[in-house]
Amino acid sequence: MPKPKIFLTREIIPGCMERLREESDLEYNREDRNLTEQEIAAGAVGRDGLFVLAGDRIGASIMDANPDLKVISIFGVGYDKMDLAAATERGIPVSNTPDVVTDATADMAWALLMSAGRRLAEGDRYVRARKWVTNSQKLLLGMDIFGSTLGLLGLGRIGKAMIPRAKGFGMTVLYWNRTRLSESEESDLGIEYVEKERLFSESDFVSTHVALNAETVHLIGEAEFALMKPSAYFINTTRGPVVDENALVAVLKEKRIAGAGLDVFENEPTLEPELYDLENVTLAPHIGSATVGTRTRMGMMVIDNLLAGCRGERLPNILNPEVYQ
Ligand code: 8YV
Repeated sequence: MPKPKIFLTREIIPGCMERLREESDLEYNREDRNLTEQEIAAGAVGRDGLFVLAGDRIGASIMDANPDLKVISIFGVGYDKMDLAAATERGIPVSNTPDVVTDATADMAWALLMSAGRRLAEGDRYVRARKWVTNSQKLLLGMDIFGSTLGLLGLGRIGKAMIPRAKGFGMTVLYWNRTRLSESEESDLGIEYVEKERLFSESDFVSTHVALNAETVHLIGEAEFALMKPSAYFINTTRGPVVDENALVAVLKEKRIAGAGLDVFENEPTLEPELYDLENVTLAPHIGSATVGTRTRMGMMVIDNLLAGCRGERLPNILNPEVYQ
C-alpha cells in the first residue's frame, strides 16, 4: 500500500519527524515561520492529511482548495483557529491533542504563579543588570504563596490539574466554571464554587483556564481587574483573547494589581507594546506544552490520528464525530 501523503505546516520535534518520514509520504514547510492560510492551502494540494499547529488558521478556503483531504489533525488541544463547522460540513474529520498537554500546561501556570508571586523574573533581570550591590531588606517583596487563595476561572482538564498543585501549597481553592460540579465532587476535590465576582475579589492568584470561543472573548477585562485585590496576581496560560490586554496593561501600569504571569497574548507573537517594559509581569513565549515529553506525546497523537484518518478509520481524538453519522 502506498504511504499516506501528509503535509506538515511546520517542523516538529525530531522523534516525531522520524516517524512521519517512515510512515508517510511527507511534505513540510522547512521555513522557520508559520504559514499563511493561502500557503497551507497550496501545501495541502494532493495530500491526504494535514498536520497543523494550534496557531494555524484553518478556514474553509483550505478545504475548498483540497476537496480530497481525508483528515486534519491539530498539534494542540485548543482549536479556536480551526473552522470546525466548515470541516464538518465538508465531511472532514478533525482531531486535537487532549490530555497529553494537561500537566505541562498546569506546570507552566504554576511556574508563572511562582515567578509572579515571588518576583523571580524581576529578580533575574535585577541581578543580570548588576543592580544587586547590597542586601536591602525591602528588595523585591512578594506574596506568600503557601496558604494563599487560588481562584481558578474554568475547570476543564488543565484547571482541574491545578488543584493538586495548589493543595501541595496549602492553598484555599475557589473556582468558577460554566457548569458547576456536584457537591460531592467539590468536597472530594476540596474546592469551593463561587461567582466570578467573588473569585476575582477574594483570590490572591487568579488563573484562567477557559477555552477560547465566542463566549469567552474578553471574558476578563476592566471590570474583573477592578475587583482584584491590589496584592493579587493574574495568570493566563489558555488563550490571549480571553483577556482584554489593554485593560490588563492599564491595571499593571497603575499597580492596581500586584502583577501577572502570561504565556499567551491577544495578538501573539506581538504584544501590547507597553507590556515589554513593565516590571511586574513575567512574560513567556507560549511554551505551556513545550517539554520534550509532552511535545513528543502530542506529535505521536497527531500522527496516530492522521494515519487512522488516511486509512478511513475513525480518529481516536475526533473533534467532530458528526462526520461519521
Ligand atoms: C500549542 C497550545 O499547540 O495545546 C494548545 O492548545 O496552545 C499549545 O500546546 C503548541 O505551542 C504548538 O503550537
